[in-house]
Amino acid sequence: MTASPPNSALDFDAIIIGAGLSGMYQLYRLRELGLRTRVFEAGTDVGGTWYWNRYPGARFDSESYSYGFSFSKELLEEWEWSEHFAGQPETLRYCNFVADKLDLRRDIQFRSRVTSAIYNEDTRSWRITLEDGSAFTCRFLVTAIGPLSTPTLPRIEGRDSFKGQAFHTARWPKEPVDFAGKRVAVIGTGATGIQTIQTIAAEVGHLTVFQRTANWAAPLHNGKIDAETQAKIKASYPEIFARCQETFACFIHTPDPRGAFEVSDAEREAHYEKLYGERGFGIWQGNFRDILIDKAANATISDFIARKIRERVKDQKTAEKLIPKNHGFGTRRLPLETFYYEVYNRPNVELVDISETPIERITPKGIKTSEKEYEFDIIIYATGFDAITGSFDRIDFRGAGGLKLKDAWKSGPETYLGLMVHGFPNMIMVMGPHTALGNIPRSIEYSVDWVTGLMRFARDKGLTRLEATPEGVKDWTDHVKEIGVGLLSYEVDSWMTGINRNVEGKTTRIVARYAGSAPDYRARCDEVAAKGYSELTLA
Ligand code: NA7
Repeated sequence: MTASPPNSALDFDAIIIGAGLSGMYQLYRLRELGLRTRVFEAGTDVGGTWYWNRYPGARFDSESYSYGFSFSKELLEEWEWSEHFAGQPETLRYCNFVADKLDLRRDIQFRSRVTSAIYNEDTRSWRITLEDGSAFTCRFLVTAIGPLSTPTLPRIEGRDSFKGQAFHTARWPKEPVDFAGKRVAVIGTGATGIQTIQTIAAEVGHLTVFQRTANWAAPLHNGKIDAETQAKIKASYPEIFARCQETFACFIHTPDPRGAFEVSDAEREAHYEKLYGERGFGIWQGNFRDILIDKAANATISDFIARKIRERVKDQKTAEKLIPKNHGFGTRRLPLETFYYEVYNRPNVELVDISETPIERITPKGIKTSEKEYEFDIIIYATGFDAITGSFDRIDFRGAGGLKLKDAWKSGPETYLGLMVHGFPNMIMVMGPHTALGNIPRSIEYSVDWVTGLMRFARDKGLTRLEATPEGVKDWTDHVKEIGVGLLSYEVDSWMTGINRNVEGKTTRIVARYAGSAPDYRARCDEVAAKGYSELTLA
């Protein structure tokens, strides 16, 4: 066995990549364990998703009070959410509030993009190199780089020739963008595009939306939280978080135990009407239990939402373009909207269906489709992310024997509990591929606590090398693939199935996400911890 050097010979006991919610909480916990920990963050401050996604209208689709950290009574007592679904500026303020309260910044190095992470078997340590060439060693490496953090621009000819302003929503400037009287294009109609479009439509001179695939969306029904409700929320935090622990994806919404055809047509319609009028993801996560697995059940809710779109959009040709034809309701991540469909009733808004008239190129003046050239002052790319594995692909991770993570994952990610990878000792992923996403801070808190438990175990036992076994990786990867079988979402192209045509090689569906229930996921991880991590190779 190789004798490993003491931790004191290394720069840090642990390095965390990323200062979003995962990295912030992981830092807090590792510091508590007494580990010398450093976080490297590409941005100039904390917040991750909420730091980068400053686009107009960015906000939660999870209820604010189900989203914040639950681990600290003090944080819960002191912070007040002003809306049921808080906007990005407020959420970023929340991240700053947490960083201040927990005094996190002294261990975070900002403006520090990690370019490579290389494992050294002799010293059982990782060497992390930053963009500026500086390098640091550590025993344990925790990736907290987020599932949706690498934005992608469309590969359209002439993109750089545009003479006006152009922004990707996830790289929005910190200064306000002046839309008054401007001719604005939005490319992309996912959750981000929808929030952007509905927010800027009234402010711009003219808005042209370029839609490639119509998406199902349902009303958010946001509202301010009054003092009485605030008091109730604060008093019921234990119940709110307990409920999140019980539900499938950690939202406060629980599926209806009935199937869509176990009720009469009238009851079904009334149920959909009720859900359509309620806040948040209830219509998606709290609907009949079979709408996401049974095509006929799904058709009933898809038909209901299609009728709503036809009612809300005056021009029926536009309404038909906005109704998805190639996938059922909720089989992609459901965008929640606030008068999104009504935007298309405005005289200054036009919808261009680029499945009919494809974009041929970006020109110095605007966008040329197969039909005509449109002129713009501003182009907004709401074109999404190289999801889940994309941020891993951007860092040159090399494990034992120089194995590249990109090669290990060339046919899709292979992980042990979504937390570790065989061949990459001492590297642990928080919110990596094959973990339960859902209401993400709930999953983050669980994963960070699990990682912390493992770190405590290693510290107490004097372990310097922790590695997933090939069998452990195979079992978990097979399991993740199996539980996805039968889900309608697995038959649809989306970031959840690893598709991004803007990225070379991401045109084949993969299983990158754990689609089982969060309680099942936690039970499996708890079992591993309870058995003293004996499924890992420990040294
Ligand atoms: P999404 O959901 O991946 O949406 C991206 C949108 O951009 C979608 O409508 C795409 O159309 C469109 N797109 C992407 N590339 C192109 C090109 N080249 N041409 C035209 N249209 C394009 O990303 P979001 O940022 O909206 O949301 C990501 C997640 O963040 C969301 O689910 C939340 O969890 C938060 P397509 O459907 O691929 O035809």
